[in-house]
Amino acid sequence: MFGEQKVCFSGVQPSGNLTIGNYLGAIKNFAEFSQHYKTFYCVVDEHAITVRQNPAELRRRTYETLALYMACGLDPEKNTLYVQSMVHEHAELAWLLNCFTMFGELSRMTQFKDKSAKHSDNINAGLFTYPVLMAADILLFQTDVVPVGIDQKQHVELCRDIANRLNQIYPDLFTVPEPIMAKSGKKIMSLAEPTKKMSKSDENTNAVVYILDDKDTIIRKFKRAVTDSEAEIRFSEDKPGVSNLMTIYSCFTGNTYDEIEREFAGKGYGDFKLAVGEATADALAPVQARFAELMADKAGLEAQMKRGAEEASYYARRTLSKIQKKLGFVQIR
Ligand code: ATP
Ligand code: LTN
Repeated sequence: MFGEQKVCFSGVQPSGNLTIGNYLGAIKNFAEFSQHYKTFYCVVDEHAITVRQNPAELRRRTYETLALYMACGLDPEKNTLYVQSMVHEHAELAWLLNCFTMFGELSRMTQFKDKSAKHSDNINAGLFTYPVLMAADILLFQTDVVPVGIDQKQHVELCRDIANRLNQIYPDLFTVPEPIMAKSGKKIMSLAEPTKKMSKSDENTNAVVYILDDKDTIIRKFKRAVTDSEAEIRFSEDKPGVSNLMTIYSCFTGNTYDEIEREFAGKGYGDFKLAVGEATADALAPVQARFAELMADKAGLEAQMKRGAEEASYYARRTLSKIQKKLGFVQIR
């Protein structure tokens, strides 16, 4: 809470091309919060460098991620859209929170275990303390709600534990945030291995549908999606491939699973996959068109970055100064 207003915060890393998992699990749901909350949506470039990045690509993707926020319907007049590294309070608060976060807690984070297995040549301290920086992002704005995909739920829960711990020592320091997950898009699975999350850093690009893929590519990828040996379109735990396609179709068309089962009763996987591909491509077409316009105006994006960082800094400074005072740092006005 900031004054009377409830706060919503979320972030996306500019660490790759964004997928329909990022879209359905996170970004698509961001816009609705601006009606009732003060909303902050951040491009978290400082998180991205926990994995080695090519500087030119990181820079380009930072512009792209901001443009995608806007192309997906986030109006900069109604939402604070900005880049993490332009607001230095994120990193400063992360240090303070590091001193209230336990080694054991961080060791239990599944994302750390997965990423350190995947990047065994670069298990750096930043990868380990990644959730502390994420907690700093959230707590810096006295956030009430954090819309995320299910893979980030554990990190938001750790953030709650950190906030509660500090609140016990320094009463009323932080608002304790809640993770909010989309009902059906919270975990979109890989098209090649439907028991694994669709991830922007997957090496198999056929397993992943990117927000910016063209229609032919989208249709081709869905055509190759792994299903099963039956020929029945039914939502079921033992049919992860078909169920994932049904979830995607449902998210893009608004149809329920029952309606989808009825629509495709007696039809084969070929027809169904084509329909999923077409629905996805049709839903993404306006996002792609708007994205192209925004990317053509680099100065406009930079002006937005500047304005967003100024807005965010105003709130960030207030919280950080409150915390520094409570912790016992000398403050000279
Ligand atoms: P990486 O593959 O580099 O770990 P990522 O694809 O998980 O990245 P993030 O930037 O870490 O992307 O995530 C941005 C948001 O998208 C988060 O809220 C995350 O929970 C959500 N998200 C990511 N993948 C999926 C998915 N497959 N289904 C639903 N939500 C997802
Ligand atoms: N860790 C998140 C990205 C992220 C985030 C945040 C999400 C960084 N800071 C704060 C919500 C709130 C991820 O998606 N991997």
